Amino acid sequence: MKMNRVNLYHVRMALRSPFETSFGRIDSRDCILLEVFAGEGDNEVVGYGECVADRDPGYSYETCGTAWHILTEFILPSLLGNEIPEAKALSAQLDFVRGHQMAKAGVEMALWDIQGKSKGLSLRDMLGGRRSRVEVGVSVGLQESPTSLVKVVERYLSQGYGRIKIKIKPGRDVEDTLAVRQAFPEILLQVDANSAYTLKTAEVLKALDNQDLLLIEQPLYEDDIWDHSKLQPQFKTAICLDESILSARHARQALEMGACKVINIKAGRVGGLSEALAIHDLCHARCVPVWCGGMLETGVGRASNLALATLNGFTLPGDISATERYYFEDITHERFVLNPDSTIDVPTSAGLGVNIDFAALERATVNKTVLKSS
Ligand code: OSB
Ligand code: MG
Repeated sequence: MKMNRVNLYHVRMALRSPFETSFGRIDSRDCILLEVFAGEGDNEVVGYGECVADRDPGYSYETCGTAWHILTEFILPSLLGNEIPEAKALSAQLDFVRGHQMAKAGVEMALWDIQGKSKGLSLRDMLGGRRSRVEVGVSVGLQESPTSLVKVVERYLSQGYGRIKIKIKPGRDVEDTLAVRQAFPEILLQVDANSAYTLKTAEVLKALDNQDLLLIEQPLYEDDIWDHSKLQPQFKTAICLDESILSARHARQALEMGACKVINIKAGRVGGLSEALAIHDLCHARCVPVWCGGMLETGVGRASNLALATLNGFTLPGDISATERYYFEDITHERFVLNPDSTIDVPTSAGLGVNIDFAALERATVNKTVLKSS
């Protein structure tokens, strides 16, 4: 099957409420949707992939702008007109591009979708997952005050979310977390600093070490695996790495150093689902719990996250919330809803198992380009 044509859509979707982290506040979410056409005549198959790079380089150096550049100038020209590789073989074939995991992962997702649609297999089945629904939680951004944070958390709990993650940053950490913990002594609670601390400033987080948190996510800078290995022994609470882990090698090195006890897996951050699988397998073999992180995905990326989180090693609830937690309107016809037991159903039809709402996609598109083989 040859890759005939790719449409790239730079998408911008209004969030229902602003999302604030230690690296900034957003009212809308940008990403790139890839629409990949492969195969001959009547047998042409269309696959979709979401590149989760955001508008700004706050979470990662990758942005929609860098991903657009890398996709249009390097990655897609190397694939267009050629036989499409198996999704699992893509990352080796893209080794000539250093870094840019999110750009690579967007293409890989579209290849998984095409492969699944051609073989009549769901992504879950291709990845080897067993569950038909996965346990989820909600990631709550920084709020005006500890009081308003407690109100927002209360609303999500009443909607049925069984695990809460709150964002923290220096000056907005201990007080916020204690307010939530005191209001809800029994809930599954974790915090995410998005790389806002240093070894020195992270001292204040010791006040949270007896609050029965599931984990403390990414306290230090993304390239500070070594410093995390000095921090983790100072805490009873598990440190979980997100930004620091860009590959299965990083995951192995972090575990060997004792830098963390849990890993947040995001396929986008690590270059795709194949690398995500490798990290899952490595952690599973060492009895290290993993969970599926989120990047405020559209229905396309959400379907991919749900399929990934069906694997046995995902023993902690994922940052995969219902569509209505994020958006008024999504670009898929499918809207994901929260079951009363804090789970979300995994799509079962072939490939990602979602269908694009083209009218909604058009409304959300701020830029589009068509790439063909030369
Ligand atoms: O650090 O996990 C993070 C969103 C964007 C970028 C980074 C992160 C997040 C979230 C939201 O925490 C997770 C989600 O609900 O998609
Ligand atoms: Mg995180």
